Amino acid sequence: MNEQQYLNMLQTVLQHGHHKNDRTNTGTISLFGYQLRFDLQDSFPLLTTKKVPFSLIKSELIWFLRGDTNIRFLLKHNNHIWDEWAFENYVKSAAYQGPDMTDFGQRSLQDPIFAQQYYEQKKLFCERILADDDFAVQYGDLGEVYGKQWRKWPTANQPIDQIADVIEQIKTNPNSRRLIISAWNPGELAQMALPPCHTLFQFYVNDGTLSCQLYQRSADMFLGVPFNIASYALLTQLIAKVTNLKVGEFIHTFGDAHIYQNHVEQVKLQLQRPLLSGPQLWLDPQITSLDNLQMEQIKVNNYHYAPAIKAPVAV
Ligand code: DHF
Ligand code: TMP
Repeated sequence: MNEQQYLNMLQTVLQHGHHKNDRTNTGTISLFGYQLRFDLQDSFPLLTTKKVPFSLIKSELIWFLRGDTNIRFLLKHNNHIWDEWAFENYVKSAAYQGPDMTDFGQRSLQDPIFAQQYYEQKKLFCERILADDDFAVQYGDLGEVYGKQWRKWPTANQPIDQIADVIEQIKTNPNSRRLIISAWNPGELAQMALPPCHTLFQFYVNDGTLSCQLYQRSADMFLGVPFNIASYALLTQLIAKVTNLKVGEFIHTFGDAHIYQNHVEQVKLQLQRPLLSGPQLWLDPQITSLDNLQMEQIKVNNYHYAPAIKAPVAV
């Protein structure tokens, strides 16, 4: 599956990256411009040198494909990877009455008493998103993020369903050089909890095989990227399935590829670990459309992995 390429990239960023401060004030080691290629005919690219929770990747991708932008769906699937960004909107609003949560990301790393308060408040927030419909509508939404742009890109007339349009084009005009989906909508960046990191992707059909290339403008090499690789590999497999094509390559092109300063020890640990054999993806043969996909229709088999490695996410 070529996990070694990913590990080599981590090593390259460590060795040749530049120290660079960033929006979250965590500090990074950063390199600009890099590319990985994964042959999808090979095993499925879910890393084996640490446990990567595939169920979270699945529910996030299904969430994007539903056109959903509200974390309530994720929480129902026990997926907490987007909590911080909804919570941030809530604690900045007048509705929030609890202890001061200013700069909760940094403060929770430095002050254990504050960290406890923060976890409690975030837990209450998630419980209320699940229990209270009006609250969920108001504070569970991340704004005009991926799901919205993929499936309902706004125009003066009808919104554009980029996923449906690209699938139709792959079926009817596979030689097209315009098989592009963009999440980067400059007119709506201000209404997004986080501007899209996986920004734009293009499909390519040759000889009955479907390849996909992603441009990722900003890449958290340790936490986000293992998810991004598996997510786009899965999306490519799904689109190949509904267009009756074989899968080719997933090509992952990076802008600012960075290792956060507080992930360096974790990265070094991961780099010492041996590769294991990669898993296989199973898709329900009944899948004929990307609408209404269910969790049970997607599985990985024979996933062998080293233990998870914990790291704080920079908010
Ligand atoms: N911000 C930053 N700074 N980095 C990110 O990777 C990132 N990713 C986002 C939103 N904002 C971000 C969405 N994707 C995790 C993985 C992906 C993700 C967000 C978070 C994460 O924390 N992964 C943990 C396990 C999480 C869990 O089990 O709940 C990991 O160890 O992989
Ligand atoms: P930025 O908007 O300042 O670039 O911060 C976004 C951070 O989130 C950055 O570290 C990249 C990371 N990220 C990923 O690596 N993959 C993802 O899928 C997402 C949503 C974010």
